[in-house]
Amino acid sequence: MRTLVKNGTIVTAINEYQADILIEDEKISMIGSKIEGTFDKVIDAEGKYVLPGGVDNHSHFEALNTDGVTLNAGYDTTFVALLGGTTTLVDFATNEPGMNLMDSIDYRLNVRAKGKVTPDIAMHAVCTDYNETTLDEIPKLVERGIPTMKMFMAYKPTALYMDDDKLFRSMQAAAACGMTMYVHAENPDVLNIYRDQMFEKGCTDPKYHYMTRPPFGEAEAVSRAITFSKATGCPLCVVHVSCIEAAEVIREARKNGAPVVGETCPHYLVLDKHKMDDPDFDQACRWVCSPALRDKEDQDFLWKCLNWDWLTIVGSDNASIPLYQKHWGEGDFRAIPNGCPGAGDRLNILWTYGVETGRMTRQRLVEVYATAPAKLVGIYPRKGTIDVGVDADLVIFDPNYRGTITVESNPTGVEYNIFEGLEQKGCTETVLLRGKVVVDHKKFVGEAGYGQFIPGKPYGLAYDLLKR
Ligand code: DUC
Ligand code: ZN
Ligand code: ZN
Repeated sequence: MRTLVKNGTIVTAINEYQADILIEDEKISMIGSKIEGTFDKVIDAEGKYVLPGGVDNHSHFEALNTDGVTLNAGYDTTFVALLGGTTTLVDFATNEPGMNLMDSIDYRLNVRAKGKVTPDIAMHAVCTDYNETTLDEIPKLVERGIPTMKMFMAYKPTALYMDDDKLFRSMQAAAACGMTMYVHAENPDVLNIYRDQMFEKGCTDPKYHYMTRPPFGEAEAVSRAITFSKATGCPLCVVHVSCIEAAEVIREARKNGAPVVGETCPHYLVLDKHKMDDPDFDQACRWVCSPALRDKEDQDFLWKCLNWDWLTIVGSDNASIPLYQKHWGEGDFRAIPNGCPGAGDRLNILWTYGVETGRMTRQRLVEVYATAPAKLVGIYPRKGTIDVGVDADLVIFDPNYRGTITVESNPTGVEYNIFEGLEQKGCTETVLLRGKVVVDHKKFVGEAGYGQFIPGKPYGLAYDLLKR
């Protein structure tokens, strides 16, 4: 199968130029000016940008909550990522009840996601059952193509919570075999004290979620994780950085050469905590995520951090939690499941509120949404760039589109879109995944089960990101 994408403007993390792209089967075989020949399919990208397919370092489909109950929309809704230009999801495999880390990865790939996932998929391990086999499993995960693992420093005393002993030992084991540790960084004791004090005073509404998760609690845990990273030599990725205080800790650590990168998410870049002030629970509960949404000043600082490479990637942290599950916390904000949908809006938000406002170049957008995440999980250059020999994962992006985000225009797999009502400039028009058109003029035309597991290499080119 020979496909030609012609007349587009190719954007990579370091370049922008007009050229045609020849795809043979699943790979890019030639990039050049006015490529001629016979083709099975020709796509005219005149007036459009051609971007590498997005790599989302942070999605949760069919996640298990703190009690092992399945939360979130399932893998059959992963097409929403493709509609938004993401061709590779890096999902999280928490321990299945009674299963070790490796079996949980296999179960997720071979049972939960099998036949359903539409983009390609890589995996992070997530340790929620630390036991006598955990440390031995770490090098085996790396051999299996899982070079990253996440631990939660919050959610004490649930199964998700990992204390410092478990985190530090795991980071020692990870450093020895090339694994990068990911952390959800919030001080659990501080949160619990505030949350219980607030609830005991009769404060039960969603807004008390943000009032009881202070930025200093996030910054303290980030600082502790970085201290462990420096001591063990284990590269660290701090996910979902939400506030000035936490980002400043990462900035200082990077300036001093610590092996740490930070991720932020679209919702922390454009939404603020007052979304949760709505007196209607059914509305306010939608924005309950952790860390909590912050203030306008935090958004401004996070954009700046992205530009200066103090923060390195933008992941969606997609957690499409249906409203009936969010309602479990009616009358007690502590019981609202945490997380927001967003896998389909990462590129739109970065383009509209980054590129279109002059806060970010197109090159930097490509870097934070595709190239750097691919490097971090060791799947670059197969994923995350446009070059000869790599997977033909392409987004044909129309910069002239103008619209307003709704759940109908930008589906999430659940009943609502947290960016509802925001203006959108530019849109993902057509998407190719390994040479196959999976989104055609904004319509999903892919096939359930087409997504493949993409194994990662240890560290990948993570050092490129760490040592800037
Ligand atoms: N952390 C995540 O990374 N995602 C959803 C909920 C959470 O606490
Ligand atoms: Zn988290
Ligand atoms: Zn997450």
